[in-house]
Amino acid sequence: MMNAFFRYMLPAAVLLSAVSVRMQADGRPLEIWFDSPCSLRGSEVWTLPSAGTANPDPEWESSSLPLGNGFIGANVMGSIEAERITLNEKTLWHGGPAVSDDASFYWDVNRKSAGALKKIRRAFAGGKPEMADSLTRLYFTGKAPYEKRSGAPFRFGSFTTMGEIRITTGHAPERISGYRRSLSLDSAVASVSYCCDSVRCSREFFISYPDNVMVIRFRSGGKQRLVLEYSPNPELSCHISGSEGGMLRYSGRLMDNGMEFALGIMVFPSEGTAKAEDGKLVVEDSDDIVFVLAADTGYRMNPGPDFSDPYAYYGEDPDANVLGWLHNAAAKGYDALLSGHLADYRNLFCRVDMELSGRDMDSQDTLCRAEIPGSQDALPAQGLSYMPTPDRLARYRGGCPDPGLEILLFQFGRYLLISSSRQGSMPANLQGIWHNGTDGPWHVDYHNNINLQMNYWPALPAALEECQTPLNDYIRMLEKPGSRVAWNYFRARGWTASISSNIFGFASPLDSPDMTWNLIYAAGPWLALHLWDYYEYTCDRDWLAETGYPLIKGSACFMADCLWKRPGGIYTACPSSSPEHGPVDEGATFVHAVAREILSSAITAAEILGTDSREVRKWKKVLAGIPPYRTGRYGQLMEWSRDIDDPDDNHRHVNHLFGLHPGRTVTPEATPSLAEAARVVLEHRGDISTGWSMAWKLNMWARLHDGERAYMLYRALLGHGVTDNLWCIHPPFQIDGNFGGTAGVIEMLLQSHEGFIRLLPALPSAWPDGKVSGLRARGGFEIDIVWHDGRLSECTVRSLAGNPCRLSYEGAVKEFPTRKGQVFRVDFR
Ligand code: FUC
Repeated sequence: MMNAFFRYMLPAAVLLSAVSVRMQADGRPLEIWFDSPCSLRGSEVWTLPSAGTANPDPEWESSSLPLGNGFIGANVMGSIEAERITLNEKTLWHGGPAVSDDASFYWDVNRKSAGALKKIRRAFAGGKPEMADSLTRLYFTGKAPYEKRSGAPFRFGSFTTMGEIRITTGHAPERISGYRRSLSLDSAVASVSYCCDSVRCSREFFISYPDNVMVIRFRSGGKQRLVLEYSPNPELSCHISGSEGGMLRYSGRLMDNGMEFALGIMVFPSEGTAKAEDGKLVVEDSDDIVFVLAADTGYRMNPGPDFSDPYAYYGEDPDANVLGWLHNAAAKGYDALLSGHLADYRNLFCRVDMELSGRDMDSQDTLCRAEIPGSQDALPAQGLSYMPTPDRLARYRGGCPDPGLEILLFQFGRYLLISSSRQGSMPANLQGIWHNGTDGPWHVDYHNNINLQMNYWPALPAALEECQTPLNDYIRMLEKPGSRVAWNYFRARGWTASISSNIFGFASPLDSPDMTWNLIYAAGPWLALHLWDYYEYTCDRDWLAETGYPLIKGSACFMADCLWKRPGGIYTACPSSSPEHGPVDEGATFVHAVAREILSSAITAAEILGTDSREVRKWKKVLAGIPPYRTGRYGQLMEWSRDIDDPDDNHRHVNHLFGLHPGRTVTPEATPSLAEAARVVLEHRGDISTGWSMAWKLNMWARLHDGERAYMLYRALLGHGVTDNLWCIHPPFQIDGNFGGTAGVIEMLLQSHEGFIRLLPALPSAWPDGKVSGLRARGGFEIDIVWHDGRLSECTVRSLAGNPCRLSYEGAVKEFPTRKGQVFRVDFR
């Protein structure tokens, strides 16, 4: 008899096509796909051989297909003998206040450094920068080490994997033909299909946000026998907590901090038998089998931790949650789970569509075939989407145009954000939600000197504001611990953060005298600027009043208090540094740039809300006292207070250009000579670098309205900065570059940071024809743009907030009042 879970079951293809799927120019849906499986070689290699070495499972890094709902992350490997899936839950972290019985151990991270400020400043004033440098190195470290050291619990901790699932099929790789493994960006469903001895076999995978379960379906033209096993992270003490009928449940705790976790898997065969035995789920005699998986930890987000409570961040009952989600899924059945997932995902993903016709692809391809040895037969007659993504990438790396692949990378950034950052969970970390080991590069943490911020650059302009809410919550969580950092190090009000943070409110500097990376108190204000952006895009005044402004205010107070008031009403950042090189300075450009942005945003916010007029006066005074940007001896925008920039310096960080991007104090129109000085810096720094660095420079060139150079950077990112599955690599895999790349493409097509909307500010000649719809602009607008022969041909504006609209295209300006919901077609011809 048909299992109730399958009632009303439609073939997945019918369900998937029920909601219209957008196609690429060659008629294929948006997908990343492979024509070969991963091996099982990388199974359960949990640890890096040593710090800084490559991921021990290179196939995971280059060829896996990532799925996620912001809570659960999984990578589909598509191996034949067994499906292997790496699993994560975003809040499974080592470290935190529970690593010792006494929570004060965890929170004892700050030094009383504010007392040293006078000495440091006196040393600078007395012309003794070396002394100032040594004093800063001595006093401005924190107390918590970033590395595990023997003899003390590791407080900072790390993101850690939940483990792996293996579903054994019994198929031998040599009996397989017609293999295909794909990730559809239109549906967030991964699929594997092949024939085994001419019997068609397929697998489908998705992770539903509304139902918080992962669903895995195995179908075959014949009866299947599948065996599912779970291999936990070896740093979990884990036991089977339930094994009945078709359900297997695990419970456990991380050994260092006692963080509870639970995992449950249910199986629903359409016929045949299923039983849980010896830690395995064994299913027999069924041609259609669905596994449903739920996972949780005991983590509870807490913006107001009690610093004496080791369990301040614990509180969920993961076993109960997992059971609840499984029972809910079982009652719903497969069709309802899939259609709920599709409706939820597509509500976000389908908001933005892009088409690029590019240069005449056929003629270019002829050219390409002639130029690239061995490429003569490489192009499938049906179009480029019929090429597996790695082959398509290789062709692109060889110099061939492929606007479809460029769109794929753009939309993949949106896909990754939807999959790794959903309301109620933590923000996307250095690897989103997908790390495969017990610990990883930079502990897979939240890095605050570019990386976390870059993760959220696309959220608002790419119409995914819901995906920014985890960042907003996270910032709120840093406020209370961050106020201790502000006070201890600067005797400043408000709050700030430092280089690295975790899910347990860590906001302090780390224990290292290396001030190039450890002295970064501008991290907090930089994060707070995302809150201001959130308001500017959503125009949600209530949110600003209740949530955004108090945090922005705290950040502006911190900045205003921690700057050094010098004679003549000058305020400088002293001591300060520029990530991640150079000396300790008495006024690093980067910090001044962030200070300008946070103070002016706080002033505007307070004026909108009609509040804090005394504070506003102070902020205005400080703002006016920040020294202006300076141009140095070779025309560069100076990085430090002295003209010590090295024209041969090609360091990946370009934080001193913060005012150009993501800030807004340097623009080609309002400050042309500073924009030119920023351009000089970018020329000297060079293009090729780590993934995220190329992505940042792409955004900066777009802000300089140089479409050709911005495109060159996007090509470099796609050609040299991603692996075969389009994950951005530092190397190693680091997701920031994916997000920075998506944001950069938008900056090329639409900008709104100057107080008006600039259309096609950096359109490259490689994209002569195209259209994009659904982008968002500050002020609460949704914009569609169409262009032909490199010129704007149509622009549609939807007013989401009823604000006046000001559009600019190539010097022509259109200005008009709007009412919420109104749609305008604007003609610039
Ligand atoms: C910053 C960068 C590194 C790396 C790390 C996670 O410190 O300088 O390149 O991206 O973050």
